[in-house]
Amino acid sequence: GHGYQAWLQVEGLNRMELSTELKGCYEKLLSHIVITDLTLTSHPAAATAVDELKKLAEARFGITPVVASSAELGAGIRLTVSDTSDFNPNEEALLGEEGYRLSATSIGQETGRLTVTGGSPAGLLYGTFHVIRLLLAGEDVSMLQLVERPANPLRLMNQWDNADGSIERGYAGNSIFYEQGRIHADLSRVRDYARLLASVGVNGISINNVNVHAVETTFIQRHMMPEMARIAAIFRAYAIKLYLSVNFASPVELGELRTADPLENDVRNWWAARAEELYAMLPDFGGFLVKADSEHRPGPFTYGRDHADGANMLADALAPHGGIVVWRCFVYNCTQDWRDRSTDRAKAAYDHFTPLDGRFRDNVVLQIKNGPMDFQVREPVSPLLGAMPRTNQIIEFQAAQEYTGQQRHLCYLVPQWKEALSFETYAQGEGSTVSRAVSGQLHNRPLGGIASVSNIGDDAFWTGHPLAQANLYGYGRLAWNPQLTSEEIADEWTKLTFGSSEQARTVIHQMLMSSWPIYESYTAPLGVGWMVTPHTHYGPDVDGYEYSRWGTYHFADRSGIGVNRTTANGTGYTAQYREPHRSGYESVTACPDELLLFFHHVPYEHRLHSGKTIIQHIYDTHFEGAEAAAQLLQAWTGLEGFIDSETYARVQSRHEEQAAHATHWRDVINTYFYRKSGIADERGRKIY
Ligand code: BDP
Repeated sequence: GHGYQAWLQVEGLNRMELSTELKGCYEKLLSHIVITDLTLTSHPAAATAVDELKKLAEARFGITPVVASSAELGAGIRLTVSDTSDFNPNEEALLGEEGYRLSATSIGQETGRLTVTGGSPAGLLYGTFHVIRLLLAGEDVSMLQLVERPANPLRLMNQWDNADGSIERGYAGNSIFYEQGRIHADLSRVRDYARLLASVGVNGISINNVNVHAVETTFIQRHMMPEMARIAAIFRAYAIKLYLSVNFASPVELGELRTADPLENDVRNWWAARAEELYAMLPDFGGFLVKADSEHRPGPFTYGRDHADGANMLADALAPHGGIVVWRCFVYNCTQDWRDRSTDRAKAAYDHFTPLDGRFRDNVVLQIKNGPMDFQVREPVSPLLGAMPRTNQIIEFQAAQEYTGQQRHLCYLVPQWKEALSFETYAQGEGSTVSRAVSGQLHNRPLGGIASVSNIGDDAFWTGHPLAQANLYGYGRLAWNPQLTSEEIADEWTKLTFGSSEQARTVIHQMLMSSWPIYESYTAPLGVGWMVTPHTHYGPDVDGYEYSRWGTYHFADRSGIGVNRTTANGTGYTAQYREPHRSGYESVTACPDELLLFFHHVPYEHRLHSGKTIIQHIYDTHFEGAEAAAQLLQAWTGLEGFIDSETYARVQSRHEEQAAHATHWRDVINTYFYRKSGIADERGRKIY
């Protein structure tokens, strides 16, 4: 169906209309696929490149290209890899492993050609998908001359899929990988997912939840290797490496050792043996993803060891085979005493990890959530990013929208991710953005990049809300090139997904761009976060987590609201930032409005830079937000007939839910704060 094709719409109503001229030009190009060196196709990613072009030609244009090896002049698409043909050391250096060059000559004429030169077969595949995206979007390729290479070496997708087929924080159906404790017999859907991921440059995937339960703990055992090899082969064809989340206490939980102490020789040997077995079957296995000492998961703390000891032990096991350890920094006390105001969850990751700078192996990379708390609609950027010059880091995003509407509400997250990536850490003075810190550029690190928690399941539209596909697309594009703007990405995606109707494109583009601010406006105000239903995290419950042990509080009382994180008389979290952020956040007058309640506890009558009081801001944004959510629905309703009916209906029902749910949010929040503060709405609107 339409939704299943996602942004590679080759058939049906939504695909981009092409002018006769453009169509003729594309058809000429696709008539011949010339591979300069046929031995190239023994490499799976290069074979896929040829295959994808053939599929495009057949499905979109109804033609069967001639695939040839000769380099004779003539129209067509020419595929080559820089070190197998016209060897040129400069070109190789320029393209790197994953880069590519696209170069057009005399397009439109009999001899018109488009040459894709990859730095490797993987680069060739990325270049080919670039061409495919251009042709599907109806772009003019006649003057094409460009070189692309990814900014980030690691561009990872994290599945939070469980072997029983459920997905932790999954809002798009069940797992496409597992069912009832087993790996699916039919993995064709996994192949289609791999294709979508590769088409936007993702190069690694961990296929099981970071919370590793009993069944998934066995995934690294010998008997599972053939199953893992089956999955790895699918991803290999799309230049994507397979990773597994592992349980730190595996040797104990599998009943093989009495300890998982990372400094014990038996333990070290045990992991080394597992790595041997893995690599015997999976020579290009990526490595392990680890959630340790976090939310009841086992870790090195059990044995009085620190996280460098734990990560390095696994890193040493993987190093001889070229594997890496992705070690998560989501480490905090989830059973804190809410009566004790001196602990601040926001401080935990920085406090745990910065003292370990310089101690991690070169094949360890720390994975750090974008904010210090947990994927809220608004958080400051984690001060840990860029703060460990001698350690590899990657930033973690959550496409899944756990706290941003769960793919029932529209929330295009690319603008939020862009803010995090362009944040100045000042680690090396100006220009020390998070983007440069995680790419490895800033501190000259051998590894770095971006990871995202996936947002797909076995849903017909992949992502529940069809427009949430923009987050998956946008994640990949941004991980490849963080310089792209949110608008550019939205533009590319809408063209590819809803190309046929200009009307649909314009409206959907606007819907995407306005969606994050809208969601923010009717949910938790001014950076304070949470206020959600415990466990499900969907829908409002202002005090749901206020007296619990998770460390997520708003401290609203009759006179004010917010968390005092200053060094003056608060938790001291602001000290984790470099200047000028430190003083900026510390000062109640300098602090940006949108983060005020993350950093300060202020009276309801406190005036924001906007000129409004806190309480009036809460009322106004919640009325406006619910109104804007209703307008999203209206805007969508106007598109009936412009796009296919299944997509139309699914989006329509999501927006009906969002509009109704936004008024619920509005009324719960406004009423709560009216009753707490006793201050009436200046504009006299109805508050319950
Ligand atoms: C939180 C989720 C929880 C995850 C955890 C994590 O609520 O389900 O296990 O993050 O990132 O957002 O480990």
